[in-house]
Parts: sequence; C-alpha cells; structure tokens
Amino acid sequence: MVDRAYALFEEQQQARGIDLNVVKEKLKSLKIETPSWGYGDSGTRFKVFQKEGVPRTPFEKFEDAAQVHAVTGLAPSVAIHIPWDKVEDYGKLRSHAESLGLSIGAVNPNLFQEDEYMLGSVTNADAKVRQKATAHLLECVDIAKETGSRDLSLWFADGTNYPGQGHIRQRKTWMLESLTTMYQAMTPEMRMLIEYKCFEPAFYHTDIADWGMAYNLAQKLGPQAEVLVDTGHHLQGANIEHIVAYLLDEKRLGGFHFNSRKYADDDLIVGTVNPYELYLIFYQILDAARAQDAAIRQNVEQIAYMIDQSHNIEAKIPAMLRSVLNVQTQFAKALLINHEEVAEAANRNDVLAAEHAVRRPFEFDVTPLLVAIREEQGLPADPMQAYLNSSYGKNILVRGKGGASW
Ligand code: AOS
Ligand code: ZN
Ligand code: ZN
Repeated sequence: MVDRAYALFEEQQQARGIDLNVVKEKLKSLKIETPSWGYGDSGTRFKVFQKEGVPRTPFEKFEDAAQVHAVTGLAPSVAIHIPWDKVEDYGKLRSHAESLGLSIGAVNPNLFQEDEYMLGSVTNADAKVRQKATAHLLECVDIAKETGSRDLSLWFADGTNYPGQGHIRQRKTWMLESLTTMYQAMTPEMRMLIEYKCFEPAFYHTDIADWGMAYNLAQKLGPQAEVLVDTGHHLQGANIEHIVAYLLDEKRLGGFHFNSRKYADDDLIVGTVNPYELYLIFYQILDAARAQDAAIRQNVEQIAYMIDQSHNIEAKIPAMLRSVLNVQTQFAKALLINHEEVAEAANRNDVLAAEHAVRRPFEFDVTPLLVAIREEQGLPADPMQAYLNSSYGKNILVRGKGGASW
C-alpha cells in the first residue's frame, strides 16, 4: 500500500521533474564504511573515557558494526586500523566479518603512536625510523591482501612545531620515497588513499597539509593513488565542495572521512553541525555523475564513503547509527536536485534562481522517501528506534569496562 505521505511527496517531486524510482535506486546503492575505532573507547587529549560494553577485541568491534548495518542496510564494511586491530589470523577476522554479513574495508596504518614517531615517521630525520615506518606500510599492504581490502588509507601525523625543526623540502622527498615503496608493493586492484590535514598534532607545519599536496603526491605515484577528504581537516571557511568538484574533475577523489566539526578536527557526528555542507558535497558528486567524461563518472562510482569519528560522550552504536543515517538523509535530499533547472538558471545568469534550485531540495522532508525504501528493502522504518528496542545494547554490558581504546 502506498502511504499517503509518500504519495503526496511523489506528486510534489514529479511536478519538479524528479523521477523517484531513479532516486530510490540510487539511495539503495549508497554504502558507508564505518571505522573499527569508532566502536572502541576514545577521548580527547585530556582523557580517554572507559565505557561499559565497549568491544574488547576486533572481533567484537565487527559484531557491533553488524548492528549498524542490520537496521540500516547502509554499512556493510568496516575499516580497520593496524595495530589497533592486529590479529594473529586475518583470514579468521575476514570469515568472522563475512559471517556477520560484513566485509573488511580500508586498512589504516598507524604511524603516530610509538615514541620513535614523536618527530615524524616516514619523514623522520633518523633513517632507521623512516625504514621502520615504511616497513609498517608494507605490512599493511600484506594485511590488505589477506583481508581482501581494496583501499589503504594513509594519514600521517608527521609535521613540526617550530621553524627549523625539520627541513620541509627534505621531508617532502622522504615522504614521496616511502610512499613510492608502498605503491610498488600494491596489487593492481589496490588503491592508496592519501589523507591531508592542515594541523594537529603538529602546529607549525604538517607534511601533507592540504588537498593540493595530497594530489601532487598522488599524481607522482600513479593512477592507483588518490586523495582522501576528511571533512574535519580544513582551515575554517574552506570550501570543501569546491575541493571535491576539483578532485573529481581530475579523477583523483578516492574517498571521504565524514565527521562534523565546529572548530578544528572535532570528529563529531557527521551532519550535526553543518548538514548543508554535506548536502553541497553530494550536489557536486551528483553533478560529476552526469559528466560527459566517462572517467569522471567512473571516479564517482569508486568513491569510498567512510566515517571517521570519535564518540567520546555518546553511546557508540547509536552514534554510528546517527552518522550513517545523517549521511543518507543529505544524500537523499541532494538526489532531488534538478540539475537542468540549476544549469538553465546559471546559463541565463539568474543568480537567485540558480541558488534556489540548489537549495530548495535541502528544505524538503525526505522521511516518506526513506521510509519507502526501507520498507522495500525489508528494513525497519526507524532504524534508530529498532536498535534501541533491541536488547543488544544491554547485552553487551557484560563485557564490562576496559575494552579496546580507539
Ligand atoms: C586523523 O586526524 C585522521 O582523521 C585519521 O584518519 C586517523 O587515522 C583516524 O582518525 C584514526 O586514527
Ligand atoms: Zn580521517
Ligand atoms: Zn582527523
């Protein structure tokens, strides 16, 4: 039975020239990867809070992640972080993930938590440290082979706090050297996603500070290297959707780490601070999906949508649910943009009409549409409520406190 709210919504969208059947198919194909570290204990630089019920092992992290996917149908893969998710047998972790209806997603090397890396990892002035860091990158390529992961996500804490502390150009060379070694070890199916960040933990300079530096590295490395945009890693006021459009036009947008921020790399639940920014990012992606150039359209198909958040004060599984649902909502709204309407207005230099055509769908309530696709997919109409009604959150409390951190 077609719900009245949906019927009215469909009528309204038809009048705008939007075919909801096309929109529904695109919505059903949205996949968002959740991070294993988003299920563990986390905190700020002031305190890591220990919570009851936090997973004690990588296996339990996948069990929690499976809850998010079960009620949303949106999150079938989980990114892992090495060594946080180091296990004896990755084949076993992979089978465990598969038994839960999940796959292992991006492999994230960790080059920031050992004392030796205090002054840098692949850019450290000490050749032994650089070698150790590069060996870890190679270890992660091997792990990706075992887990069946396509993507290797690289983020470096490397940088300096004071002018003169490190030689910026020399460090740039060392970075490229190390990444080249890693790139050469990758199989042809793998992708290297290079993340950038303007500051933190280093406060004077970061070795890969912005998208341009990441893009330059990717270009030098080859077609399997792409840029990863973490929405929290820009200076205030940066136009992230412009960066997204630019990288898509260059066919080098590898993926996203979604999260929200008000000030710096706050790692808050995506879509809670500036949902319009997320919507406009999807507007650029959907515009690129209509590009004449098939390579741009192919890049759109291969974007890895990933969450990168730290749930310090929130219940972890509901926080992850809120995150993937917020992404789905903004994607749904952006799918209602009539691109011809925008182009027509822009071509006749009608600024207000063009802005209106982009903004108007952001103001629609897409609940009837989301409920309709969930019904068609056999999913609960209200995934958050369905999870809260289940006993999972209570049952995991037997794990006690002191689970995995990050
Ligand atoms: C750090 O700021 C980054 O966002 C990285 O993606 C990092 O690897 C991730 O937060 C897990 O530590
Ligand atoms: Zn990130
Ligand atoms: Zn970050």
